[in-house]
Amino acid sequence: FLADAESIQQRFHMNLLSPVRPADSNKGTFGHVLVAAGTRQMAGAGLMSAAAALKTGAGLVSWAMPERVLEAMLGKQPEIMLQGVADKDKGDWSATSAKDIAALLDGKQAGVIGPGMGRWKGDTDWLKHIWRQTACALILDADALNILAEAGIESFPEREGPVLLTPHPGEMARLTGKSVKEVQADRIEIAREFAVKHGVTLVLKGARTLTAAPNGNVTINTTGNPKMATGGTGDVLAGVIGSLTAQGMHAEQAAVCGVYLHGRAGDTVAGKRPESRSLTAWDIIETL
Ligand code: NPW
Ligand code: AMP
Ligand code: MG
Repeated sequence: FLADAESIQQRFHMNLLSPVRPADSNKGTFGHVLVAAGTRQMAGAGLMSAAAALKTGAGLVSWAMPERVLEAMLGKQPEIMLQGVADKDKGDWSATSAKDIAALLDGKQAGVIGPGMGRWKGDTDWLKHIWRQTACALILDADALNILAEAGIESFPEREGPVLLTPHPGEMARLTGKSVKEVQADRIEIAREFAVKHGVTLVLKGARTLTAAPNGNVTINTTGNPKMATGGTGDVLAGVIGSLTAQGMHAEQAAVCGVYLHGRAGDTVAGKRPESRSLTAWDIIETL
């Protein structure tokens, strides 16, 4: 069905879709997101995912990164808790232990894994360990999707907690073994088939982003604009969806609402600056 802006907006205002904030609530009421993302060269991807999760209302946000990266990130967004993961001073994930991330995910409601993470030898076993040993919702984006694609999602066992995947058409092509052109020519059916077959919630990004649920529902988003086609906007979306999931929303609703909010923020920025040719990922974070 078409998630038209007006009906979603009404439902937001009626508090039917957005997580309610009761008067006697505290930060513990709104969940704790762990973002595992970023390397020395792509630290910004992790920072943007974590900052977006914070601005979307999660009670607490922690960001796990290779230890070597941490010093440079101090004070960038002080509300985010920083977790350095032992990395043998490499500044990437190649010497990190999946056990450390699984331990950090214990007690969290959602984990966002992959933005700006890069690839390394042994990354498949690393991701499989986290997949198997954690129960929280996992939002897999960017390089986590590339790991999944290379290993084949069939080789990952059924998981207790929900799995949300947020590919752009290039990543979806890798996940399905099709070309980008083939994916774009049949977006709805390809997204639906993948979500049903693998029991995941799948967000296929791009103009008119789709959310496909494991039961075969497909929702077409109507917000967003091409000024958002700049580096980092996808990293922001992963943080937004992780945040809504941690606040207790069902995977499909978190994805539909997250995509809507992210596009709506992009439309708000574009509306305020009609003369600008583009907008930045950080503009979206500030506007969420
Ligand atoms: P093309 O070029 O149009 O033919 P990759 P990435 C295709 C991190 N980042 N419609 C595209 O096709 C990310 O988190 C870090 C059609 C091309 O083939 C990742 O970890 C930043 N095609 C890493 O960088 C800011 C589309 O996909 C391929 C499409 C690499 O991620 C930037 C490119 O995808 C970035 O977010 C569309 N709408 N969208 C930071 N500041 O730290 C994409 N494609 O090779 O997966 O590279 O998405 O840049
Ligand atoms: P990524 O490629 O992972 O950085 O994600 C890009 C983000 O920008 C996704 O949320 C896309 O849906 C959004 N985006 C990119 N191009 C467009 C477009 N032409 N219209 C609307 N949204 C777009
Ligand atoms: Mg991306």
